[in-house]
Amino acid sequence: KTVRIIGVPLDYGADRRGVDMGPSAIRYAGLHEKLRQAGHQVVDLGNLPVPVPESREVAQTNLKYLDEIVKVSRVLARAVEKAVEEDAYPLVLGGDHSIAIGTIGGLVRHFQNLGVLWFDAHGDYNTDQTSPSGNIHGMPVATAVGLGHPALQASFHGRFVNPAKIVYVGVRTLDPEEAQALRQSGTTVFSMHEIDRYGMRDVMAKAMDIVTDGTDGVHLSFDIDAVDPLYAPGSGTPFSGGLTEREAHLALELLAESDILSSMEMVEVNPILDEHNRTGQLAANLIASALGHRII
Ligand code: DIR
Ligand code: MN
Ligand code: MN
Ligand code: MN
Repeated sequence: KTVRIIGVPLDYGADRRGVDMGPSAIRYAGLHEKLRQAGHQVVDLGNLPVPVPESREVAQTNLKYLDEIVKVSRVLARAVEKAVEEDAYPLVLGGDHSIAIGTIGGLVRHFQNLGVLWFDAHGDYNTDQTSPSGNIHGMPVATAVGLGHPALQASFHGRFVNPAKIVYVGVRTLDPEEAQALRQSGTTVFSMHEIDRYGMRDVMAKAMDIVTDGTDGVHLSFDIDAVDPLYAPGSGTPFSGGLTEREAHLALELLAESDILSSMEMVEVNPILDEHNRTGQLAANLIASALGHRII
């Protein structure tokens, strides 16, 4: 594959807590080399420009840094759309999870019926109506299915993801109203319970069935906090009881084997909270697994 790396050093969606340094941390961990070893051509577009907030004061709305996030989403959506049009494989490095609004916005302009695999401790299914934090990184999935504030949906050009083609893996914490909305969403949620109960192998088999049936592209959105803080201490919003390092690798190795992904993003790596870039290295290794890296 021709992997086209797009860095998005944005942490406004997480209320400015350090995940803007994620792209550097993941590159520093040797990402390019790992991907070349796996047999890919790698083109790195560098980082997208992220505007400085207009004022130091965050507006008193439930959509913190809305303007900045919308601006970045627009540019990212175009870059991702262009990549898939040119038959490249977009690999987006975050940044916080609000960047998925731009990534998926760009993808739905190219793919008629996109499947989405969402690895996360969280549901990211809040809207400005339900969010207790006002942080937009808690809203990208709701945005992708057409819910929430219209300003966030600009990149989608009116074409949203079918919730029946969205599958979560690793969820273990939801806000009360978010849980209620998610229950009625039509998405499939493989929470930690299902992973404990059926094992990652079976969960991934089911997940892959759903996202490939009737779709023409599959996007992987990987929030590093899906992995337990024991293995991924450098994440913006760590939550215990998560995937082991090996469960995460297995999931991505199975995806590589099936060769179903057309794009991927890795988000929420926070070098400020990390231990000697351990989480940056994990993120780079997981990306390599998803792109077919093998030991032998
Ligand atoms: C929480 C946290 N549900 C919110 N979300 C996070 O602010 O909406 N997503 N951390 O990754
Ligand atoms: Mn997330
Ligand atoms: Mn197009
Ligand atoms: Mn998360």
